[in-house]
Amino acid sequence: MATNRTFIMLKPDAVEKGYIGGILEKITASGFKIVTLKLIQMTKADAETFYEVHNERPFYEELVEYMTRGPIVAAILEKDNAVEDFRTLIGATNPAEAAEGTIRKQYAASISENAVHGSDSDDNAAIESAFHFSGREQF
Ligand code: IDP
Ligand code: MG
Repeated sequence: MATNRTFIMLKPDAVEKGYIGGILEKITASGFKIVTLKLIQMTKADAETFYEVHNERPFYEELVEYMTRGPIVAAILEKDNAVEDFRTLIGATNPAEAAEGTIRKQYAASISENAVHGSDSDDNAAIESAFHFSGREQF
């Protein structure tokens, strides 16, 4: 069953460059409601677990290094069709291929440092939300 929530992160590059406000503005202007939100720095073990699905990929170590080098913004968003609509709003993984008007087109530096994460399925949205937020932090 489709749910109306997705899990997102503003990645360390976006936080370092001062893009938190600009990206959140774009998200809320696109009709997403912020259900919960926090800054947190992932440990190496956190990032390894979060991205476990990619552990055979050549970029895995680089990805873990990047995602742990500074704080991220973690959030849960609500909107009808949240998962798919947020993936559309962020654009392709590689900003060079991201559509005009997408967050990655505007804010991402490269395929590895691409500013933002969005869950790719309702199941993963639930898993990733529970990974980052306790029940008392979800509203
Ligand atoms: P997604 O974030 O668009 O869902 P995934 O394929 O799930 O993309 O990859 C997870 C993250 O791993 C990407 O957002 C990016 O930070 C990094 N990544 C993906 N592909 C590459 C690559 O080819 N080189 C370096 N980093 C990559
Ligand atoms: Mg993905």
